[in-house]
Amino acid sequence: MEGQKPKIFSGIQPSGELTLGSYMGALRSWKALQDDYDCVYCIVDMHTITVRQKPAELRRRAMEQLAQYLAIGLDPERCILFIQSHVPQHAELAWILGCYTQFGELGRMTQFKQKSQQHAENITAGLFTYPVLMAADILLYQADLVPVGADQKQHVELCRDIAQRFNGIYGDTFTLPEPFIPKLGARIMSLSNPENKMSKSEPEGCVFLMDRPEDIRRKFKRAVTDSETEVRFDPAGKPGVSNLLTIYCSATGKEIPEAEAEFAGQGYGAFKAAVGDAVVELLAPIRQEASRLLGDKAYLEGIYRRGAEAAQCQARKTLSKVQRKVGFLPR
Ligand code: AQP
Repeated sequence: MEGQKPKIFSGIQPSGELTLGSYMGALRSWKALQDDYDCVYCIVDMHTITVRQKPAELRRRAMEQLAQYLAIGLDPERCILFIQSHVPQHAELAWILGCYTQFGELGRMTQFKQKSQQHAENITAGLFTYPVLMAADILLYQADLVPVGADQKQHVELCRDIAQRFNGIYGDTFTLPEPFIPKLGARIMSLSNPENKMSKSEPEGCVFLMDRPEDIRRKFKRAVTDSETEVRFDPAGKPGVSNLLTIYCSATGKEIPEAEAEFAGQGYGAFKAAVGDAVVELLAPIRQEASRLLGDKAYLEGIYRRGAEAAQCQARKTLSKVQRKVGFLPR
């Protein structure tokens, strides 16, 4: 509709502490986009139970994650912040969409293949149908853009395929979403194993938003590099150094060639210390503000309650349209 801002939806699982990877790959874009888009941001706790969780920890992490969303600058006056399990339409739409998704499509998802190896003793149906729930999350809000890291591109593409299939059968129902992937920081790698993505479920090599400055500096000091001494961007030949350059530029706003020139001839010691300092400078205010907000539980509860109401208003509209289209009798 004319005059209406385009829509954004994205979510992160409270399956662990938020990481520098999720900040650079997704959260930073969330913040940047909130002025120009109608943004709906979620704590996707229903996705989290696709692998076994401790209930008390899951509750604590969901609350901490909300405090961190606010601390990075998400503004509840400008965007909707809510918890997925508070809006039942996600599960209802996921059931319907599951009936328009092929078994083979889900079997091809890289994340399912990886996670079913990691959790071989507990490969649940929920883990398999995770992308269907993610499609429901996005399509409920008729999102135009989904800001995510590169690892989630495949899931957004599947969401598009499901939406297209549904629209093909029933006529225009869903907006077709596009992934929004940042140019720099789309895939931050582990500091201890730069061949792997930095991931909250692999804490070694991972920097968390709430890490203390001394821990951040220590992690960067120990970061894996290579046997040369040259600070040069070459992801295939020098994955560790290239990852550090990406983190440095993403934290400082500098360009890669500028950073290469800055550290020319200095060796890895000074370089790693500078990356650590840049990340400390980036994260320290977030950590401070999140800790302050966690002291006011009632304020946080108010935000997620209001967020759920606002989200539900939008979600209800899409769900009833879909229910009508597939042939359910109105209540
Ligand atoms: N290393 C990363 N680099 C860039 N972007 C990343 N994201 C995650 N890790 C990186 C992006 O941040 C969001 C996190 O969403 P999530 O926690 O729901 O999904 P995830 O990708 O499964 O995150 P993790 O840390 O890897 O969690 P576990 O270990 O539980 O699987 C997404 O937009 C993601 O692309």
